[in-house]
Amino acid sequence: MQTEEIVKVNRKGILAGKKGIILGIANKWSIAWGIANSLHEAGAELLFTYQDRVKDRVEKLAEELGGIKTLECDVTDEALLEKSFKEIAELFDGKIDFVIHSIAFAKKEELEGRYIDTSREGYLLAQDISAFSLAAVAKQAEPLLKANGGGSIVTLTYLGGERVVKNYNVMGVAKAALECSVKYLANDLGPDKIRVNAISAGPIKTLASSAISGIQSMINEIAEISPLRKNTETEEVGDTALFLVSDLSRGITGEVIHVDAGFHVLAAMK
Ligand code: 0WE
Repeated sequence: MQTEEIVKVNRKGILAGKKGIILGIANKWSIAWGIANSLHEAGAELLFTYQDRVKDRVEKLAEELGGIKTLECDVTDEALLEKSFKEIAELFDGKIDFVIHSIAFAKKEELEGRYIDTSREGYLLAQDISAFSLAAVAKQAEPLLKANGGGSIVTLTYLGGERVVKNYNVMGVAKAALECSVKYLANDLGPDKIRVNAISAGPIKTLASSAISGIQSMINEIAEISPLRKNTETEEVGDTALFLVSDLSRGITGEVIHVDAGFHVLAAMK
């Protein structure tokens, strides 16, 4: 059997009876969509939240898999976030097993040039959407996860939050805050048996990232020099999310797992 078929067999039933929500699907290139496919194949019951501007596309993707609920959610508006979770509680009988947080944003003009030129407004926007939203979502999800006797929260991060990556700038600072939030949230929620972890994915060609200058040359370099000599695929991120949501990872919380073909172990060589 080919690796791909074996992986399909392996996923079957791992999340049977588990239900949860995925925030951050925008289109079929979204990392969150790769995660949705893995969790769906593992038998999970899913709900996708979407931003109003991508409603039609997300509803179409939900239909593609079948049996998936969708709901508008704006993580920057406390009242709307609360309203969304009230609806989620009703749709899922007050209980969920997991939350996938795959949301980030910075103004395009902040993702080039020098970090020193970041505006106060751009800094706060990146922090609000990309880092604080995890804590806000965790707070809303806590009672629903607790009602199930525990659960798992997974977020997405990037190497640029640990080290300087050209042009990543204000997003790097937001990812550093996000990764540190994972640790504090893991400590807050551990007594409720709620685990909080992050996946640090290698660069993937998404609709969001194609807007970034120089990303294609980064992707090409990683295929050449990463230990696995390849680029990260959304399916690989999806299967790691599956592990983190499943009971196979029951001893892991506050962790950042790199899914990047091993690129993070390298020192600069040029
Ligand atoms: O986290 C990211 C990017 C997330 C992102 C993308 C955009 C593009 C469109 C956040 N905000 C925006 N704002 C927009 O207007 N990545 C890990 C991908 C990424 O982005 C980079 C990278 C890599 C890798 C930016 C500069 C350098 C490298």
